[in-house]
Order: sequence, then structure tokens, then C-alpha cells
Amino acid sequence: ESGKEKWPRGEEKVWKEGTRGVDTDVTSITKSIVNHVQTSLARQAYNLDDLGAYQAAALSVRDDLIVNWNDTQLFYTKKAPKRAYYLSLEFLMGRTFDNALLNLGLKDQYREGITKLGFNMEDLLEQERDAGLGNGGLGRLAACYLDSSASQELPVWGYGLRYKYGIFQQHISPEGQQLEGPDPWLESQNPWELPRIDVNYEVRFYGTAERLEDGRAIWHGGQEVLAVAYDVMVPGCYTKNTNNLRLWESKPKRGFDLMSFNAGDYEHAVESSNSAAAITSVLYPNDHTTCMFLGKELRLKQQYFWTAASLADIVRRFKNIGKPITEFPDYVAIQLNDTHPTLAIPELMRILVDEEELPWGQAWKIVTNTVFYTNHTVLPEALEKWPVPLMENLLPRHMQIIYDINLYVFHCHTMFFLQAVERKYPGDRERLARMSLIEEGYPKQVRMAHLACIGYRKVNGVAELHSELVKTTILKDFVEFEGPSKFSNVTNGITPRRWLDQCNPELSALISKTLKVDKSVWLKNLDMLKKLLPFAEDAAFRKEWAAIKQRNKERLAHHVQTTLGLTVNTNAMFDVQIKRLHEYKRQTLNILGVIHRYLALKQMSAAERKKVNPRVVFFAGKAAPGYYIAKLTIRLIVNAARIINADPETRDLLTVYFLPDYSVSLAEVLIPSSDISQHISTAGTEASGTSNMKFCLNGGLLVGTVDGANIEIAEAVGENNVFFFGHLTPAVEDLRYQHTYHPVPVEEKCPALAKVLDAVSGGIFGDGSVYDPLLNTIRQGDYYLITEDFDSYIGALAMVDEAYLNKDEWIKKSIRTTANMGIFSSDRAILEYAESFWNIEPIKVT
Ligand code: T68
Repeated sequence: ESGKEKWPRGEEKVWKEGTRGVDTDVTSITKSIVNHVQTSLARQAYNLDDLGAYQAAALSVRDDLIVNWNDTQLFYTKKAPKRAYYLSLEFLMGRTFDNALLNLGLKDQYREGITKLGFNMEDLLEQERDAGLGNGGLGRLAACYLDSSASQELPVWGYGLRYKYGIFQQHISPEGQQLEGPDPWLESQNPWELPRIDVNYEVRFYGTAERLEDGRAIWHGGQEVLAVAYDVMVPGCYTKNTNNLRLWESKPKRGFDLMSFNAGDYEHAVESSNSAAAITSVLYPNDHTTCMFLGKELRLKQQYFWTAASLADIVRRFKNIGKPITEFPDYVAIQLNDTHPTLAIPELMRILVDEEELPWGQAWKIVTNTVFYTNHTVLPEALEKWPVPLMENLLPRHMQIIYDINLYVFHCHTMFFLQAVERKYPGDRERLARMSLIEEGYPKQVRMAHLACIGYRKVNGVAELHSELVKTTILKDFVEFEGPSKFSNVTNGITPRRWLDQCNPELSALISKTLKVDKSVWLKNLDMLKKLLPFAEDAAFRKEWAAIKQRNKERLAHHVQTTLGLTVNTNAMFDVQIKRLHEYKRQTLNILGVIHRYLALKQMSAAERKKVNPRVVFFAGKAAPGYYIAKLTIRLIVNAARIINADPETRDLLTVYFLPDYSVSLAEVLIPSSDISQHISTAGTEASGTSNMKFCLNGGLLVGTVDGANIEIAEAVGENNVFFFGHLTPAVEDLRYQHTYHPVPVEEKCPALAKVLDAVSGGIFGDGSVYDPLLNTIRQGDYYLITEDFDSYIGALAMVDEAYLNKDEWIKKSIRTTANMGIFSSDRAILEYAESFWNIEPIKVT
């Protein structure tokens, strides 16, 4: 990578002749596939199955990616542009094969070649396992941003961990309980990564930090483990630019402890090697609930291991340019995806002060000019804190640095942090305690968001409302103290390559045909979708639009039939809620609404039922393994579905499905099929949401609360094209106060809901007492305000029913929605980061 060596060795002509380009004709493609069958897989035509054929085809595509990737990296090295690094503990990439073929523009050629070899493209695509290295929105956002960085030709790398086991596999027991199984996604070889055994760094834990006279410290002793790089190629859409996602794997520094081995102590000998390998063995399956990480040393180890290896790599690459370290911020921008990588701040301080021997103030200036922080939640229980004793033991030098930042950092280049706070608000001890990096208590804890907030150049939220809430709630003191200029917003986005072209190829083709523009153009300029608006008035276009939606419904029905053996009514309206299970996301509100509908249907006469719109409700999502109430919600959904779907009186009009093991690939089938999707969090709790954007881009209408990015979606597509309900954010605090101090029984507050709760308790879905802990969260306290929003929720769904009766108007709404979604492309979002934060520019690889 250094680019300094003289090259090529030997004869340039010979090198040139041997250099491979990207194969784009069908004959070269089939040759390459057969070659991989024969030599890479050591198999033959007569015993090749779908998996083997997929692997050979994938290796062939990988060759093309490597060519582009190599050229890109060399080009970057030569040009030495300022680069941005996206540090995220999660990259929820999903499958790669289809995406790579589409971005390379080679899908048709590969399809033809694969057919010639006697295989079926769709079957091969199904062979690939999802890379499930994330929990939900935060991890998928990182994946969308990588796609957009490469597509917009920005020099951006991702850094993450190569978990041996990704997000757990979800099974549903016959009683409706979620059971977790491991996700051994690396079991069959992964063609999309390049092991870089030669790129490795030592990372230290434990030991002691000895302060020297000159302000530096020496950190020694403890345990050292090795971080080894695996590179994942990230192709841009219709460009040679192919970026890199570098994932670290942990390994013992030495195979095992020879001393113990020779002394016959085999167990001790392998123990330390196991503990090193454990660091990257599994993704933590928790989101939004840091209490589940509390005191989990392994999680802190993951965070440090990854930030230390990534920073060492970034610093080494910078040094290869040959510039003085003071110019670091001119060449490097580091974006931190949530507080998970906040240790980057003390780690970069450690490198600059202890290793580069810079004075503290100069080091601090470099750090605060390099690092940016994105906040993804204002839920108080989700804010990261680490117990001081744990930190002191695992990372003694970093704990010293954090104390030093708290007490001695030059703030605004004039004063120490806490001293400056004291000066501005004399005698305000409470404020001082609130703002300190250390929370008093037993044990004391380090507040990562506060560290993030003073160590970063910019802090941003992920949708307008959320960014406002960050400023007025969790970081209010910091905004008052420093002024608002450091705090800003970048509304999330999604990549239209995966979330339109790949998951909805027929719609993509219709758009290209209608706009008379090649998809390579509009997929990278998504605002061009606006030109679809006039076609909402065109009956023939509407017919095609509706037919595609119908075929997408049939595709989903086929999927459900083949995987679960269930028959779905494709003449019904498809109503979808897919996301992590969480009380704030209110899947409970949805299932209680479904039960309300069921009870209403049961009351109707046959004549009345004739007028009802058939509806199929889909749920999918995983619950954190320790999240009891979320798991109980799944149980209620599954058991309600079992009874409702079996009722001959109503089953033509209402069915419910819980699709197990939600994943990126399942989302790709569900999203294009929806008529409506639900995004119904309590106002002020969902930072942004990104699946709301995916549904709307595919012409599904939104049912939602006035929360997160729902608000901006409604602004973009027009409020008459969304179905809003529920209380607004400013009312929430007051309502919660009422519920706590002046509680009113559900029977009084919301009789319709009370009936539903009674039916569940009464046992229509089996033993009602099982659900008491879940129902009691509503009957008592009702923190997420289900009683407050239930009536208006039911009202919104009634409006959906009414609107759906007029099919023509409905399709118009659908078209207008898609047409106005261009602004939610992750290309727009990543360019905002590039321009207003990182100060980097596109650089086209030639
Ligand atoms: C999500 N956060 C937000 N967190 O909830 C969502 N958390 O509104 C937003 O659209 C999305 O981020 C992208 O900005 C998450 O997904 C996690 O998954 C998570 C994981 C570990 C620890 C904490």
C-alpha cells in the first residue's frame, strides 16, 4: 500500500500482458466460472450442485471486484486525497452476489452464462448466506453508506469486526416462544473477503500505566492479542471505484503459551489463546438497552480491540504519505457510528501523546479536528456508560486520559473542561455533576456520550426531529455551554441500488422505460424520480404499476408457501411491520389493533362482512434474547395468528403471519409487496427509522406516528399520501406524568382497548395469564402511551380501509409516494457528510 517501492519489477511488458481486466462477455464469464469449478473448488461438471455453482460464479465476480478494488486502492495511494473512515461495530451487509452483479452492470451476462451452464440464476442467488453482522437500523445504515460512498466515488473506508457468529438465528417454538440459535455464516467459505494475514496489529489489554515526568505514560504488561485484517470489497454502482470494508479478527499473539505447554499445563496453555479468539467470536444481540451490556467486559474488549486496530491502521496509512503528524486532520476524517467507538478519543490521544510525543494541547487539537459523532437514540436507557473499575482494570492508560480530559483539557483553547463549566456557571454544582465525564455513584461510570460530545468536531442526529431532541434533552447542557454550532442534522438515507433496483427489478425496469433514462443514471440521481409524477394520471401506467405490486405480493406468497407451508391470500391488502421488537416501536399496539379488528369482524353479520376489505398482516423481527416483554409480544402475535387464521368466519378477511428469522434478504422480499407499512413508535422515541423510506420508495404507503423520519417523508410525499395518527412529541412528557401521578383505568381512558385486553386476559389465545406481564405494562404506567394513541390508531386504519376502496386513487398515491422519495437516497446523505463534515471530495478512478 505504501506506493513507494519501484515497480514493476522485471519486464513491464510481461506484467502488462498478464494483467487481467474485467470480463464482460458471456464466453469469458462461462470460461471463468468453469475454471473456478475446476481449480478453486476442485470439482467437476458432473457433481456440481447449486451451492458449488454459486461459489464458482461468486469467485468469478470476485476476480472482477479485485481488479477494480486493486486499481482503486493504488489510485488513492498515489493521489493521497483526504479520506474518511466510517467506524461501526455493525455492518448489516446482507447478500453480496446480486448487488455486485448489478453494480458492475453484469447481471444479464451472468444470467446468460449461468443458464448456459445449466443452472438457474435465482436458485444460485438463494445459496448465499446473509452477512448478518448487525442488529438493525444502525448496522444497515452503515452498509447503505458504504454503497453510496463507492457509488459517489468518495474515498471512504469502513472499519468493523469480523464476527464469527452474526446476529442469532430466530426460531419460533410451537408455543410461540423465540428461541435463539447460532449463525455460523462463515461455515462454507466466504468468497467476498480477502484475508490479509500480513496486515496485523498488536492490541494490549490490562497491565499498568506508568506516568512519566513529561506527561507521557508507558503502558506495559497485561495481555496482547493480534488483530488481523479481512478486506471486503465494496463496489460502486457503474463505476470502477471499489472501496474497502476492513474487518478485524482477533487471534492469540502466539499460538499458545509454550511455557505452560511444556510444563504439562495444557489447559492453561490454550486458555489465553481462547480468550483472544473470543473477542471477535460473536455479535452482541442487544440494541437500545445498554443495561444488557452493563459490566460486560467482553463488549468493552470488542470496542477497544476494534478502535485500536483501526486507528493504528489509519495512522500508519497517513504516515506513508510523509506529512507531519500535525496535518493529520487535513488527510483524515473519522466518523463514529454511535458511542461504540468513543474509545477512539483517548486512544488517539494515547498515540499522539505517548508514542508521537506531542504536547497534550496539540494532541487534543488534532483529535477534536478529526473525529465526528453520530447519535442514534435519545432513549436514556440506551446511553452507553462504562464502570470506572472495569475500565481501570482493562484499559488503565485510557482511564488516566479520560480523567485528564475531564480535568485538564483545554476547552475552547482557554480553560480546562470542568473549570470552564464552573467559570461559566459559578456555584452550579449540579450542572457540573451533570456534565462531568464521570457519573458519581457505586460504581462510578464513564459517560461515553459526554466524552463524545467534547472530543468531537461535530455531533449529528439522524433526522430533523431527532437532532432537535438531542439538543434539548440528552446534550442540552452541552449546547448551552458551547452554543449550537457543533450540533447538526443529517437525515438518514437508503441505497436505491439494493432497496429498489435489486429488490424490485420490475419496478426499476418500468421506471427506466417510462423516464427513457438508463438506470445507471437515475439510480445515482434519485431526484429524477420526480419525473414520474405526471404518469400518476396515466391509466396505462397505473395498470402496469399495480400489476407489478401484485406480482411482488405473489412472490412473497410463494416465499411463505415454500418456507412455512402457509397459503397467503394475495387478493388482500398487505400490511407490514418489520423491525426489531421493542416496546417503543409498539408492535404491541399493532397486534392489539389486529385483535380489535378480529373482535369487530366476529360481531358483524355476513352482509356486513361482505363490505370489508380483506387484510393480511405481516410481522417480522428479532427480540434481544434477554428482553422478556419483547419476547412476550412475539408470543402474543404468534398465538393470536394461530387462532385468527384458523377461524372460518373471518379468515378470508383477516390473517396474521409472524415470519421467523427476519433478515436483510427477507426484507428484500417483504418490502416491495406492501400496500401499507407501520412505523408507529411513541412520538419522540424513534430517531429516524430507515425501513419507512424503503417501503415508500417501493410505493407502499406509510401508517405512522409523527416521529423520526416519518415527518420528513410526509413533507416530501405530501401529507395526504400518508396516514398519521397519535399524540405529538411535546405532549408525551405531560401524558407520562399524568399516567404516573394521576392514573386513570384503561376502562375509562380507552374502552375499546380495555375490551381487547380483557379478551386476551380471558384466554381467547390460550392461557391469558401468560400475557399479564405484557398487558400490565399498559394497564400500569403505560410508558409508551398505548392507551393514549389506541383510538386514533384504529381511526387511521379505518381511513386506510376507506382509501383502499378507490383503487385508482390508491395507485396514484403509491406512484406519487415513490416519485417524491429521491431525497432519501443515501447518496444525498453521504454527500452531506462529505461536504459539511469531512471535507472530502469525489475522486474518480481512471
Ligand atoms: C437505530 N438504532 C435507530 N441501534 O433506532 C433508528 N444500539 O431510528 C435509526 O433509523 C437507525 O439507528 C439508523 O440511524 C439502532 O439500530 C442499534 O442497533 C444498536 C446496536 C447496539 C447498541 C445500541
